[in-house]
Amino acid sequence: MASKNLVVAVVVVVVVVAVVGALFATGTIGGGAQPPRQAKVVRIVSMKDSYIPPEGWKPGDPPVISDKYFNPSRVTLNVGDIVEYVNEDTTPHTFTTIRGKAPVSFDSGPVEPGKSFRYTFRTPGDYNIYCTLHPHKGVVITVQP
Ligand SMILES: [Cu+2]
Repeated sequence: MASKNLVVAVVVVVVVVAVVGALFATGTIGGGAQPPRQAKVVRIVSMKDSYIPPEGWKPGDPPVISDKYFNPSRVTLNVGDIVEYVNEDTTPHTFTTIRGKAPVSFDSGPVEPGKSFRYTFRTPGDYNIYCTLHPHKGVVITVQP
């Protein structure tokens, strides 16, 4: 019967359209709305002997932004990216936001030699970070929206 074949054909078309539409909507095929961006993981290392302050630096002076201490000491990220802070020095260090100089505060606490600390940045802005135990060590992380 012709009408039964027509019903089957309509059902097949509807199912195909729904499946293809769903694949487009989820970005499985086609350009998609926005391919999901892979979060970047950036390593920042406390360098060996970075516990030694630079000559002439005294407590109360601002932290020094130099790859001799945190390496790299200037980093640009996007929201959702992760920093893996690694202590490659021979003494504990911290990875801590400076009060009033970061959009969100965090503090790794003491990270032992060979250990690491991870932080995911969810708020854009400039994060000024130092070591509470050796405040001559500074790093600036810029997080873009
Ligand atoms: Cu330190």
